[in-house]
Amino acid sequence: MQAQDAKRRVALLTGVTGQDGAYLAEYLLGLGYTVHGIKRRSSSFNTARVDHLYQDPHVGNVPFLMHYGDMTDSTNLIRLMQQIRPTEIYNLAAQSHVGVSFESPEYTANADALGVLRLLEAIRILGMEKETRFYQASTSELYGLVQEIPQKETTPFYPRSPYGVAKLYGYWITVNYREAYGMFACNGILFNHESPIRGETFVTRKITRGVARIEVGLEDTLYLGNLEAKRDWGHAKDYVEGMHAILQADTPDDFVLATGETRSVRELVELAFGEVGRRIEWHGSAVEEIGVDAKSGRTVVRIDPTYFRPTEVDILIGNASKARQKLGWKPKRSFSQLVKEMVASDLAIARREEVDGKDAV
Ligand code: NDP
Ligand code: GDR
Repeated sequence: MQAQDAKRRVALLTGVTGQDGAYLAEYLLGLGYTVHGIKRRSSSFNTARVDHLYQDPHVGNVPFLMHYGDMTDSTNLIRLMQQIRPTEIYNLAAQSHVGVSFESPEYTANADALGVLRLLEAIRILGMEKETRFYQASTSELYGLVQEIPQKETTPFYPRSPYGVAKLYGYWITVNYREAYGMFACNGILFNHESPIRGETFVTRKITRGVARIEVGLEDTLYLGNLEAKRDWGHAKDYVEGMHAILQADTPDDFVLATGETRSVRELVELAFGEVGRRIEWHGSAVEEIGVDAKSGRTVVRIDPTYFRPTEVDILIGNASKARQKLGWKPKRSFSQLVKEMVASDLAIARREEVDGKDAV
């Protein structure tokens, strides 16, 4: 085991304002860590997911602190690392939307590929190789075009998007710095994980939010792309515990975290509408296909071809037995629990919005 200062438990999280950053910060604070998060400067507030963790630093020592920064700014990352001297770094920051990566491929490469290098180099420049453990948020998107099912640590990579290709660099540079400089640097190859605080443009949240808004009467139709894509969807709260476990292992290594089950976008639509008592019947095919609410006869789902990707990942299903054996990690929450929780949360939000809308009239 590498030497780690037993008394100091200081984590630095990039991407703290995102879904995983928020849950991981909460989890680490619960374990007694001091947590530093990097947030981007934005013209509007972007800290909603972590506002409940904030305490005014003017009142004394607080365990959760945020700093401005960006994955594209080496000087900023080096300075923050020098000030904070974290014992663990979780690199969660990324342009994380696969579809958007086709629109902004160069920025995605800068933040998601070179950003990883910048952090690893910061560790090296500051001579922190032996005191800081490094977690890289790698992804099942590395597997891309099917080579083997289910996918595991030894499955060959074949990324299918600028995002996947950028993350491929992040994966290998993490492995390379581990081998070249003896760093405790690890990849978590995480399959899709979702929650009520998932970004609204990822398909799970888009669907649960759409279902809720249709149910409450704020919208009529949910527009989607490829209904046939299959994903291994888990709950983000389970996955952040796995990230932490990866950095507590005796030796640095790479791990798949997944549920081992896969479902299509179509099945997710049916399940989510089922949560509000609606049964969906499908009519037509391809881009003409529609989803009709069986009871009312209303069309509630339509296909919008702009959501199709130039190259798609058809099926992801992970084998997390290595994590189970070596880390004792396994997901605790089921897919149906996840969808139930997300629909319930989005219904509550939609109902508040509906009431606010009426108040405003
Ligand atoms: P989110 O999109 O919810 O969060 C991404 C975070 O990165 C946000 O805090 C965002 O800031 C920040 N960020 C984006 N660009 C930059 C930048 N240039 N500099 C600094 N910060 C930046 O993603 P998730 O929480 O879902 O995912 C976390 C990580 O895990 C990502 O790297 C993602 O690629 C990876 N991953 C996610 C999986 C999933 O299913 N959720 C599965 C496998 C991997 P802001 O809030 O200002 O936008
Ligand atoms: P993904 O997640 O690309 O797997 O990346 P996303 O939810 O965006 O797409 C999943 C699948 O659904 C299909 N799809 C749609 N997707 C979106 N976003 N919007 C739609 O309207 C829609 N209709 C169908 C997609 O084509 C795709 O097949 C997520 C991100 O969190 C990455 O950062 C992470 O690395 C991977 O999961 C693992």
